[in-house]
Amino acid sequence: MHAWPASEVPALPGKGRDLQIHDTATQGTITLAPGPVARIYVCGITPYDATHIGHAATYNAFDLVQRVWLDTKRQVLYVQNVTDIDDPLLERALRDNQDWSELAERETALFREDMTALRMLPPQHYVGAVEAIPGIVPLVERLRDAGAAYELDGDVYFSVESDANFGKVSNLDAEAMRLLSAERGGDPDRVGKKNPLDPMLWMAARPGEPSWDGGSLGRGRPGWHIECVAIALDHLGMTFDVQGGGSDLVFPHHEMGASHAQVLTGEFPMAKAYVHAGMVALHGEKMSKSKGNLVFVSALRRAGVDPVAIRLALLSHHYRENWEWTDEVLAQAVARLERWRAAVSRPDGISADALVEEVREALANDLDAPAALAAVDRWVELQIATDGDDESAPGLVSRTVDALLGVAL
Ligand code: 5CA
Ligand code: ZN
Repeated sequence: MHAWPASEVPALPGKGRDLQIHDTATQGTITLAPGPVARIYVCGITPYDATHIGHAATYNAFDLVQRVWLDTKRQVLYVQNVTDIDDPLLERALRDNQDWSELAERETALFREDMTALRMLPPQHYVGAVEAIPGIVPLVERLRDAGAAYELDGDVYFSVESDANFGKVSNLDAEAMRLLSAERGGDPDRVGKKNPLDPMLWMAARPGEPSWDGGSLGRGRPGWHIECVAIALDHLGMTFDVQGGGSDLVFPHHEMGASHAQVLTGEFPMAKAYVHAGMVALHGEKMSKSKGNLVFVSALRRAGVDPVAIRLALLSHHYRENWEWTDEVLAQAVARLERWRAAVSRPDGISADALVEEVREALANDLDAPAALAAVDRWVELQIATDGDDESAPGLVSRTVDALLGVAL
């Protein structure tokens, strides 16, 4: 699949800082020291509905990770998937009497437009589950041949007991895992499984549903976790720097992915850091396609909201926080954008050299975007109140917030 166009990232004077980030697996902060090419995998959308603010907040967090790396003069190799075949997509297509693949294509196209408008850096490899099937099948065959997978009425399941490290990404107890498995696409109550938590690797073709050639597995379609493992290993290899997603992916998705990869490669963990963004809520509940309590990025754009203000609204909350989207959050972002634009539209002003370092420091500290915004706010206030004569300052501030925060003034 093609991704979306990249906005340019200006180079800043001085030196970028290495990122310290909270890692879910070790439950602590680690300092990432990627090689000259930093590698990141971020779980992409299941395209049965438009991009909502929750999605955008999660992608904003991982966009910041990349901007910090780019500022250290590293290159970034970024991979994102599109779960363009899965139960929710088929259910929505059936409900609305439309073709599942057209639905997926339309929503993916809209996602690209939203990401472009929000100035999110595009992945170098944007890969759909369907196009990944030829790479998924041999992995499932290998897991089966290694005794880590078994068949149940034609479906193939992964055996969580085959991985001694199972549980080390999410650090949850058995009961919590069982509940989350039921809630998030698993089938713990299916009779005949070796362990209720075992996730499906390959689902045998069902009547009326799309299916693909699965070689020795027979016709069918891939499970969800193996999709991301196959795409990540294909384009990034093992032990890449960050696997990212919202906190609803900690279990089972990222736990199972690490497990599949561990059995396939003998290495653990698949990613050096497991990084998770908090959930955005609306009216007191997590924004989710299944609940329908959604604010769409595209709807805000159509209503004339400047996407830069949407981005500033996302940045006003720390990525690990669970927070609530309200009209007030957006109104504050709109007002902030106006102040910032007024401040940089002056021909000169007060020095911004210290500001560059403050924004760098805030982001390097577990992506503290609210602290970065506060630092810019302080410069803006001084700039408006004081008569400075530094002609390079307004341009430097524009380049700083553009490069590090994706905010175009
Ligand atoms: N296709 C899978 C990942 S492989 C999936 O979870 N798709 S999704 O469309 O449901 O979500 C896309 C991304 O947005 C995931 O990283 C998910 O964790 C995140 N996300 C979903 N809802 C929210 C929310 N309310 N707040 C923050 N992030 C969210
Ligand atoms: Zn994923």
